[in-house]
Amino acid sequence: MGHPVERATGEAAASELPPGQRLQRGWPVTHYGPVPKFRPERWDFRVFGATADGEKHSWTHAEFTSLPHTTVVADLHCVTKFSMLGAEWGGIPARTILEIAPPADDVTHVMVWAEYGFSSNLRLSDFTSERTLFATHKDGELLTAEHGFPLRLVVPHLYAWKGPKWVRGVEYMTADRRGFWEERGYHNIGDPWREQRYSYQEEPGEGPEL
Ligand SMILES: Nc1nc2c(c(=O)[nH]1)N[C@H]1C(S)=C(S)[C@@H](COP(=O)(O)O)O[C@H]1N2
Ligand SMILES: [Mo]
Repeated sequence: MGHPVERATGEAAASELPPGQRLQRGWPVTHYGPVPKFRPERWDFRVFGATADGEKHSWTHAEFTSLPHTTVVADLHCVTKFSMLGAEWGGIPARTILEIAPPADDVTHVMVWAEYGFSSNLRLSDFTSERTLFATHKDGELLTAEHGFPLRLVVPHLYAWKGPKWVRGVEYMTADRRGFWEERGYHNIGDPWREQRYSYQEEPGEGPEL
């Protein structure tokens, strides 16, 4: 499994492995902590922080999942070095969130929040990538509980920890802040094609002070 020496954009076509990754058969389950139980009546999706109108926004499960769906074929690269190639994810484009709850002009980053306080920070440009998706389905089937049902974020061009399972909302931020794994030694950006695995690899400007 070779990989191209040079990449202009950091985005990859399916069926190529980033450096240091190996192919995984099947789909393992990887996360920290227990699998949350889905209670539809208590579930909401929230957008808060530096919104354009200064208000918090929230959607019920029925409202959120009736937003227009699309599919994205994308690979999953775990920083522990296994990759799964060519999954077809179905769900709501992250860009839709920017339309239905616009950020203030000075927003530069987002924190994506999940059950039990799990979080992951992204540059606004990672979030607005046209391939970034709040997934409800994989290969045409609803996500299973252990893989993030009812909703997980998929950021195809970054390591998989940047995509929380059991996601519940987005915080708009006017400065960068580290999420759960980014505070615990993982790279603030997490581009697998540049092998940005650990925070000690960060160049000046790639992340907030540790
Ligand atoms: N809420 C939550 N989401 C998470 C994680 C986690 O610990 N908690 N781990 C991430 C990591 S490190 C990986 S590799 C993928 C694994 O997704 P999978 O279990 O569906 O393969 O989920 C990501 N999303
Ligand atoms: Mo991972």
